[in-house]
Amino acid sequence: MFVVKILSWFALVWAVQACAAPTAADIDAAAARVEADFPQCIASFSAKARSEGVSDDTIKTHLQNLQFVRRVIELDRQQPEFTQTFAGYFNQRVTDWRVNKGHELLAENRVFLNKLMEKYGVPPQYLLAFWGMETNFGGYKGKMPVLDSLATLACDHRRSEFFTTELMTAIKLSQRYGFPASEMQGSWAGAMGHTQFMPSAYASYAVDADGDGKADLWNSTEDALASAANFLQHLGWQRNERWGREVKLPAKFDYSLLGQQKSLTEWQQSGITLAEGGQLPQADMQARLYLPAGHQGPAFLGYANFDVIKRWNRSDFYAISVGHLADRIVGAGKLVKAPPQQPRLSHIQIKALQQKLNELGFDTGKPDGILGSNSRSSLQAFQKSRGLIADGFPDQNTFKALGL
Ligand SMILES: [Ca+2]
Repeated sequence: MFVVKILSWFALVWAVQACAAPTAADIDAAAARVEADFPQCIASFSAKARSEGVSDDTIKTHLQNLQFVRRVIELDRQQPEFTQTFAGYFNQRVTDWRVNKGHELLAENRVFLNKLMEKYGVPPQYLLAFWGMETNFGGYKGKMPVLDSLATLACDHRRSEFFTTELMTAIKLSQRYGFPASEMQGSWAGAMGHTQFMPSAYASYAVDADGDGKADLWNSTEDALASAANFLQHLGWQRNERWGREVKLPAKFDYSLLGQQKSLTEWQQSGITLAEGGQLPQADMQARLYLPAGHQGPAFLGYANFDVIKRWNRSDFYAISVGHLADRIVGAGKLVKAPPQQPRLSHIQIKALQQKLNELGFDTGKPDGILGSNSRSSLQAFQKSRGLIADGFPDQNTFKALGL
């Protein structure tokens, strides 16, 4: 069940990055292939929809008018050359504008948001933070035709099965709620409305909160906020718990604890304090330590709700940004330690780093240009062996020590 929104566009981009970079000719060839297959795909989608109980009327109005969208194939194959730094990601998303707008929307919708908290357990500031992160509070919900985009991806062999299911679900949604195809707009990968739900999440978790008889995530902010709360509750949101917090590491810290789950009491014993100083709350809550920019950047403890945010979008950067934006919306200050400006690494540089680590006997698996958990722990082992700070982060000293 948790896979629904995890397969949102972040995961898709991630999957794309893992492959070799396609050339313009590769993209042309892929687009030509999908376009040539498209009429046949429509016929098979129609047959499938009919067998799953979709009415002839819906098939005629929605399925038989589907269009191939070349841009979707281009975006699907597009790969960023560089990885994103934490500062670049965070500063772009947790902005003063979003904090102020979130604060304003909190005041405007307080009664309704408090009702949602009572029912689903998710405090208002988190719902606003997700809304702000996903679409700038509804300012940009995406303008791609969702059914055409999904059909194009379903007709492409890369992830045909996943997108065929999403397409079928989207068609059934249009039938259930009477959405015209032209109103079903969203991201190129099919995420829709104020909170960018994929069709499967929409079908399972969308709620009609304003009582007009349909769950409308495009036009009803009440429906969208309630749906986000309902989704988060199903993803395991812990009532009365925070997402995590910024913390401060002691001058001498055992970095081998990174990635381990420990109680707050144990973290306190390892010398970690609140970011402003002062003791961590006394609790046996479990937490994990995150250093998104390495030891020179801010440090965070992520609690159970941090993992819940990552079931919505599996990026640590995303989870930290949602959590911190939520805190700011209810009056918290900026991070005590600002994200440091760091050079952006290209995927080619990371691949070289992986190859070098492999040669030196610190196995990272097949070099793919992505710094995953395998690569990070190998990097940590290498750093430790050279007396460097073993934070698993590829800083300049580490590159130098590797001879890169
Ligand atoms: Ca409604």
